[in-house]
Amino acid sequence: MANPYRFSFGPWNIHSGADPFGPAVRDEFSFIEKLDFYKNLGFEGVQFHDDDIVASADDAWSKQEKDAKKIRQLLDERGLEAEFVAPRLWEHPLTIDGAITSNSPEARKYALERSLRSIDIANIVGAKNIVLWPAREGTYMREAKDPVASVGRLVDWLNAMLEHGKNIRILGEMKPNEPMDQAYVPTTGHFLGLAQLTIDPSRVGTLIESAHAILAGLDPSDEMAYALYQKKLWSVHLNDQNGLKFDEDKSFGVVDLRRAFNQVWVLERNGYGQNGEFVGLDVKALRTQSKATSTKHLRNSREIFLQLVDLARSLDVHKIDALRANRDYEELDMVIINHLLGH
Ligand code: 3MF
Ligand code: MG
Repeated sequence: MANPYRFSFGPWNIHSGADPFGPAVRDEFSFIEKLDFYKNLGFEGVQFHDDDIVASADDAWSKQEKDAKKIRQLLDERGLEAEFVAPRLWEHPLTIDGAITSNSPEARKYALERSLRSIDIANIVGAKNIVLWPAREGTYMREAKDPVASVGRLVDWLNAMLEHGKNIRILGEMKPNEPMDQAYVPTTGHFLGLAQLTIDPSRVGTLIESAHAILAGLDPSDEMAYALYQKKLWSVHLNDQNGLKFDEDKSFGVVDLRRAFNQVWVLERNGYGQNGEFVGLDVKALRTQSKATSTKHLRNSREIFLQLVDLARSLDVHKIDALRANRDYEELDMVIINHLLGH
């Protein structure tokens, strides 16, 4: 069977290694250098924040339009495709306590105008998808915001976006915490509930990140299955995570190979990618890598994904069906582990 998968990542996945506890440990590659890595590493989709495309989200539209056209040209010259644009609503001084759910009307207005603008930017670079990672749409302490009003504000934001961009789709990338203590819409299921309340549910779906599901105490492959059944899995951020700590963005499959296999298996079995969806990797290079070796996490994640595709395809499904029917799950354990170990 031909491999139908196309891969994507964002320019932030090649980085200088700074973390909350220490500065950069290697020089940044320039944006052009990053773009030039894509094809060589086997990727063709580019994921963007709005200000990865425009020099400043606060610039006048005439300047932003020029910036976006330039990026479109750089993509076209390299045969790359813009997969999505995500308004980066969590870094601005106005959005310290949230953007869409801020208590400040001025902050909410800023967030909406910036988000609508990200649709105009997406139209120029040719992206059909807008991703909402609601980073600060939650609280540091329960009493800080009105939780019911906050849910309504998220629905109002979705409606305004759907109204402004008649051809775009909105993908919620849900995460239960970090940077906030608690997010208002912590999981895929919460977001898909809200999708049904909007003026066009058919254009509201999800991007599921493995680590975010794990941080919510959920199995990423079951989260993906839930969205796949509803035909709402429009992108993924595959990566790995060692337990309930900060979002580690480790290479896909390096912590728990069986958990990674199950994600690949559910994607493969359910035709993920056959409607143009990308296999997105949201992975970070370890801080200990040198500049020259700081793209290996992308190579590794893609390679591990493809090896797991081979394993998903060569799994004896009749054997699995028989073991399920006989409820012999101890034997099933051994079959899966043997398969992963190459026996
Ligand atoms: C945060 C993330 C982000 C989002 C990105 C696009 C740095 O946990 O995963 O990646 O994926 O901002 O929405
Ligand atoms: Mg992500």
